[in-house]
Amino acid sequence: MVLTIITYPDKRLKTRSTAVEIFDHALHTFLDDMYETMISSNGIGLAAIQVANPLRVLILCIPDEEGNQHQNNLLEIINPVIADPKGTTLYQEGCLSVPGFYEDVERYESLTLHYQDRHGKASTLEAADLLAIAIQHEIDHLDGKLFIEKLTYNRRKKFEKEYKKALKEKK
Ligand code: Y12
Ligand code: CO
Repeated sequence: MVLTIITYPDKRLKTRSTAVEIFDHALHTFLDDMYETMISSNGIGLAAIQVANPLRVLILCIPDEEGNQHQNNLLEIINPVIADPKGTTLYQEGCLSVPGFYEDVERYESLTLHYQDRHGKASTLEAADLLAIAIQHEIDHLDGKLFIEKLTYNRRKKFEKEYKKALKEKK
């Protein structure tokens, strides 16, 4: 089932999500629905709060060199914790909850991630480049933060003006 993605300035996006404790069939159905929702919106990452569910759950499906997404590259990440972040990098980010807006954001270049899978099994992965950037973007969602909060004052002001205008034109 495709879920509704909530968009800025919906206040629910500011929620600090809570840890998953029960890894049951309902969680598995929810993860499947998140995947369907992300793919149907041309996303490469989605956090549970973006579909109004305040759980520490995120999914990522990084495209291959040809830009194609494969379900066997899907990462389901639950209760993530970043360790050993290294370096910094700039990347033009976008977010399904901030449609139509892309901006350069600074992130760690590489990191180690500790997390649980859909069965509650603990796992670790080493991430660099786009995967590391996407992980940080999605974990920010779990802490109620959006990438636009990382913009300079002037860029944020420009964003607010452009976004409000786009919202008015949509109506
Ligand atoms: C690098 C930076 C950010 C992330 C987080 C995941 N972000 C996305 O998946 C963004 C997807 C997105 C898709 C859009 O729709 C289309 O392209 C058709 C989009 O455009 C509009 O909404 C108009 C904006 C964002 C991962 C890695
Ligand atoms: Co996002």
